[in-house]
Amino acid sequence: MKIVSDKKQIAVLIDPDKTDSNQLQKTIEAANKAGVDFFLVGGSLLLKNNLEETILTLKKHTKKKVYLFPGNPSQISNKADGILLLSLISGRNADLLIGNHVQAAPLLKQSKLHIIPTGYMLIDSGTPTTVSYISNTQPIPAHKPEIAACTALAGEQLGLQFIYLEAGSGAQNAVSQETIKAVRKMIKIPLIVGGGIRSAAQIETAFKAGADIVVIGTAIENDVEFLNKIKSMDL
Ligand code: 1GP
Repeated sequence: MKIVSDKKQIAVLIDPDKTDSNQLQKTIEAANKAGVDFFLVGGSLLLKNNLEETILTLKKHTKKKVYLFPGNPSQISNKADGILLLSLISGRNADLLIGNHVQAAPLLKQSKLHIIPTGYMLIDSGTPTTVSYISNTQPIPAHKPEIAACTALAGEQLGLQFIYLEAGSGAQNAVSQETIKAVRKMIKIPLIVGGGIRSAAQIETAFKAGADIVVIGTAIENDVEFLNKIKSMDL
């Protein structure tokens, strides 16, 4: 993942719990053909304990970069290329702002993973999401783009390199155009948007509003053919 890129990028999120080896291989093949830019791997829970196996399958079948998108500090593997080192800056849970990072720091140093400090922001998507429950934090209200914008700005001023606007996996409502625009206007660092995006039109809307990277998980888990729609998009 380049820190600065003129090109809009699409990332495929692989949740190791929600795929099997057969489905994963089909997804990787379709993602390669669709020209997606990179993969993220992670989830809120890992019931199947197959993070490493998932990364190894990805590395075997694609040349695209694989970044960890960890739901907790146990999801660190030096088999990946890098890690989104997430600080949950929309919340006020100290463990997710610094505590977990302290525990992970020596492991990360030894791993040689490419570390990408990322301000992770939950935006209310209409219903409670796994991530708000697990993180024990409240999302930023959907109709308060100015709070989202100031939060992202604070993240940038703290030196974070990316901002990730998250509606939550499988969210009812994706992050609104209004919120993306307000954040885009306030910050210079690259903006990632994900959660509840399930059509090519929604991807285009997010890009037009100012997203640099759009993350798709559930829509591809539900139907790998979704990647064909991405293939025919003019990015
Ligand atoms: C979740 O933003 C990602 O962390 C992707 O969300 O699964 O809804 O595409 P979806």
